[in-house]
Order: sequence, then C-alpha cells, then structure tokens
Amino acid sequence: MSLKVGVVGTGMIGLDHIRRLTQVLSGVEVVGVTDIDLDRAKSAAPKGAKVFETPEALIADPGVEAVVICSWGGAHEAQLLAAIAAGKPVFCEKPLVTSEAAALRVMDAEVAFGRRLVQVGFMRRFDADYRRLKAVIDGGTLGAPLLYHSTHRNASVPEAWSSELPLNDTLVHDADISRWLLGDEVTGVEVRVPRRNRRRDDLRDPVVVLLHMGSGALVDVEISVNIGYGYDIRGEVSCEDGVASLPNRPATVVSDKHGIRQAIPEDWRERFIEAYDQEFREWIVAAGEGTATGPSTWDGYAATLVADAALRAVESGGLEKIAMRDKPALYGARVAVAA
Ligand code: NAD
Ligand code: ISE
Repeated sequence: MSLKVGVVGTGMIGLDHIRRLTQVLSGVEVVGVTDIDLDRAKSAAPKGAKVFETPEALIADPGVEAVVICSWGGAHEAQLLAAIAAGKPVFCEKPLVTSEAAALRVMDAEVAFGRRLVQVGFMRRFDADYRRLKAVIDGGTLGAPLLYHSTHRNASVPEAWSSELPLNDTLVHDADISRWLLGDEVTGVEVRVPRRNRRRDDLRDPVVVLLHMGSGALVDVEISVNIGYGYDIRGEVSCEDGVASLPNRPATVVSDKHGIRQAIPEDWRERFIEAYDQEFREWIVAAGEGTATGPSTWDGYAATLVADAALRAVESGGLEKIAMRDKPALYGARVAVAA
C-alpha cells in the first residue's frame, strides 16, 4: 500500500520533492497538490493528482493521508496547525516557522495531540558525510569538541530576498547541524557583518555568526548567499585531540588548458540529492505508521530561537542569550546544558 501524499507549495523545492516522490522513491504516491499560484500547481501536478484550491482543502481531504509543506516559511504555521488538527503526519520544509511564538503554538498543538506528527526538512542530518562526521565525534577518540567551523555558501539567491533571510532561512541549517553534531544546545548568538558582496549590495551578505553552545564549545558560521562560484558547504570540528572534517565531494577531475579542476555543485538540489532522498525514505516509513521521526518540532523551535537571536544580535551588536522552554516528553530527554 502506498502512502497518499498531498504537497503544499510547488515552487523550487516543491517540484524537486514531487520528482523524488514520483520518480525515485517507492511506497508513496502524490495524490494532491496546491499553491497560491494555481497555474504553478496545475503544471506541477503529477498525472492523476488533484489540484486543490487551498492548503486547507488539501489537508482536510480524506484521500490525503500525509502532507508535505514546501510553501514559504511564513506560511508554515497555519499549514502545520491544520495538519496536526487533522491528525495527519506532515513533512515541513525548514524553517519550521519564522518566530518563537509560532514555534510554541505548533509545539503546543502537537503535544496536545499526544504523538509526533511533524518532521522538519533539516536534510543535512541524512547526508552520509555528516553522519560519518557525527560518528567520529560520538566515538570519542578525538576528545571533546571545542570548536565547529560551518561554512554555508550559496551561489546566488532570488532577487526578492531581504536581509532577514540569510539569518532566518539559511542559518537555521547551521544551527540545527551544530546542535545535532555536538549533542548540545545553543545558549547565545553574536553576529558580525563585514563589507557587502558587490553582487547584491542591497543585502546584508555575508554575515559571520558565533554560536555559544551549552558545553562552552563555540561554532563560527559563514553565511554567504551570493558567492557566485557555486554551492559550497563545509564543516570542521576541532576537538581536544584532533580535527574531523567533511570531505570534499567526489567529482570528476578535469584536466585541460585551464588546469586541473573539479566541479562544485550548483545548488542545494545537487549537493544534497541523496540526503533529501534519505530523509523522505525515513519519513515515508514513519508517516505510514501515523507518526514522525527525525528532526522534530523541538529542533525546528531551537533553530528558530537561533534565527531570532541572530536578528536581535545584528541590532544590538552584542551577545544575545537564548532561553528554551522545558523540553516536552514527546521530544525525548532534554540535552544537558552547562550553567
Ligand atoms: P519558492 O518560492 O520557489 O516556492 C514556494 C512556493 O510556495 C511558491 O510556489 C509559492 O507560490 C508557494 N506558496 C507560498 N505561500 C503559500 C501558501 N500560503 N499556500 C500555498 N502555496 C504557497 O521557494 P522554495 O525555494 O521552494 O522554498 C520553499 C520552502 O522550502 C522554504 O521554506 C525554504 O526555506 C525551503 N527550502 C529548503 C531547502 C533545503 O535545503 N531543505 C532548499 C530550498 C528551499
Ligand atoms: C534554502 O532554502 C535552503 O534551505 C538551502 O539549503 C540553503 O543553502 C539556502 O540558503 C536556503 O535559501
């Protein structure tokens, strides 16, 4: 039996997820789509799928067993609340939501429902290179992690981007992966803003973010969203007794009159193609059982707090502290955080 899925939002990643759900993965069927741009939804609809006029209609339809949310971050809250109210498992692209208050409303609704329904699209956790990096750190042979360097470079972003987005749309990945790799929570955030990239001097880009972790470890993050040359994601953990890094991705080595070189992924679709496939494989299994595993509403909340604090830190120029609510039992044991 295939899991019958409805997709909300048929833009860049919505289309890519529809492709993997229809052409790559098994045990799943896209039975419905919707978008505020109905023409876009119609052209994205796989054969036999129904085009719904609104997310509410898609989510409420008895033929839709589980929901995939790929709309803009600011629209996620209402769609998540509708899916939870309908008791349907939901995969929600990151960011979970775009404010602490919205994250708390979603968490309260899921906790009141009494079972996990939400998986957030933090796909780095499903990437084989990040999984191997975490295994090395968890193995303990390098001692305690002291510093993590996270580099997050996009070749370009859409014209419509504003200066908040590098912090509340892009940084959330680095916040989540730092928490996951180090098994720790972020307790404070600082931001430094260097000179702007000439390609988009209307944007605050790049930014350097310093995450203070509960253990005392520090994470420095470079966010550059108009680096031009490609999609370049790097990570290196400095521990007491050694250093562990993400490898460069294997790519054909081309030698010609310009020298010896390897291609860099164009964007997230190419760099994380296997990770997105794997996050959906795991989601399909859990959603088929009426629940969710992997990155949770709690993780989405934690990343949202980091984004909120980073935006405050831009204004204050100082260290912005983060206070988390107590972790509900639904999301497992609380990570120990030093005072
Ligand atoms: P996009 O602008 O290409 O597509 C978003 C689509 O959602 C548009 O077609 C828009 O019309 C539709 N939409 C917006 N609000 C809606 C609403 N209320 N109801 C129905 N449809 C609505 O953007 P995108 O790049 O596809 O990003 C979508 C989401 O996916 C964002 O949250 C983004 O952060 C996330 N994303 C995640 C990754 C990743 O690596 N995990 C990569 C890209 C995008
Ligand atoms: C996009 O939404 C993603 O999630 C990508 O992974 C990230 O690199 C990019 O900056 C975001 O805009």
